[in-house]
Amino acid sequence: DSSDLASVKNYLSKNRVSPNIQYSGVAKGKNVFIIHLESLQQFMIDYKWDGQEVMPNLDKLYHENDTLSFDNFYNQVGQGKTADAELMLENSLFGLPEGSAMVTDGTTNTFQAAPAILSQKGYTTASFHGDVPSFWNRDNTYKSWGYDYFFSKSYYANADKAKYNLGYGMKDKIFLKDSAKYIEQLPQPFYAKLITVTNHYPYLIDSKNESIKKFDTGDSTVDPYVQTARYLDQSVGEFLSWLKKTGLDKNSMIVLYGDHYGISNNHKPAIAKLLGKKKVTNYDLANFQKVPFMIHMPGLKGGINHTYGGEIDVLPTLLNLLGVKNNDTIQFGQDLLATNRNQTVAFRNGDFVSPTYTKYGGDVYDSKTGKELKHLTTTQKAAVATLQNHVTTELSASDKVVNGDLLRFYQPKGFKKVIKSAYNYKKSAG
Ligand code: GP9
Ligand code: MN
Repeated sequence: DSSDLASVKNYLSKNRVSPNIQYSGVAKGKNVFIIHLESLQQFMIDYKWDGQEVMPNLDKLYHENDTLSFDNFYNQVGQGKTADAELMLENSLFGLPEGSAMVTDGTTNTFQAAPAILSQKGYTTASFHGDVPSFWNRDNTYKSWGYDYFFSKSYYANADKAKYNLGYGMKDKIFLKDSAKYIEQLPQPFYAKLITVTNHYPYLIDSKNESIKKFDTGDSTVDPYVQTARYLDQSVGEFLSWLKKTGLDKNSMIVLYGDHYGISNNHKPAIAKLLGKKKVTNYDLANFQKVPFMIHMPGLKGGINHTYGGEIDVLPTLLNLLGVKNNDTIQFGQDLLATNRNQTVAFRNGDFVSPTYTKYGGDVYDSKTGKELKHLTTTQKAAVATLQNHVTTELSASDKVVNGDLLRFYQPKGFKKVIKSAYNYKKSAG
């Protein structure tokens, strides 16, 4: 109700930071590709195995001068997994403590999402995914988010032939290749999100697509992860080559992100082996929640950015790069490039990481040294309490927005309400 909206706006007015003006509008009018790297974790960047780089294409992109790469970027998903990642990236709203907000609230809630914001700035917006449109209630939710197009399974003639082993969609190489013909027809500038899936639990791949041997941790669900990560990297490599061939790379900004962890915390012995440690602590597991986040654009002032941030921060970051005013929206993230940003990264369960303290799995650590703080001094207790209070307040304010559908009471200046009935994603006959 309106008092909830007032408390949310109060929280935001106290926590809003101005975006980095050095980057304002540097990508204005460019096409935007959002490449969703299924279950890819940051530890796999620059990872060597069997005498070779597991992901030569993503490693190369990560280190290029015109790529902004983030090495303290965390996934912040809850039970909604991919759906929570999509919600955060395109709305800067957290998923819910239980379940998936896209499923429970995607159809009926009012959103002011990236596709609607950019469509109203002259962009054509499209999402691509080889799975059925109903998975995670995407078809209904995308109408609430204002996607012009949603190319799902029925748009891909090769879908069944390229069936991914769990049935969630298509093998990424074929999916990305077959998406090209639709991308080429999109009026520019466009915003195109491409959702991969092959690197998804239980990471099975057919023998002809195997190009690196399994990890040897002895954990049967962890060991094939390297093979599907390599395959994902090859798929992205082929897609980037296609972009170069068409010249689309010249006038596009390419954003890549890992949506959430692939290897869960239930595989500690295997994680220890992969990290070259005797055993993993909750500090290691907190760091294991890092996922890749990269923004690549010819001429972009890139480099490795160490700011602590997460998926909630992506939308304000991209809108600033695209030169879209974003100072009166209800978004919980902060521009990752802003120099005075709050670097406390909230996990969905209330744990957090920050440049000073990490609180994960019931333990508190010094973030710089990784030392567990078993007995906090009064000063440390106060500092940790301040961070915890910020996280709890941020998460509950976001939950108020989603559970209370508060955006129906609020209209950012110049934003036009989305008319959901205007969208139809069915593949018309012929
Ligand atoms: C489903 C695919 C996988 O369409 O995106 O979703 P996840 O299981 O990662 O949430
Ligand atoms: Mn996922």
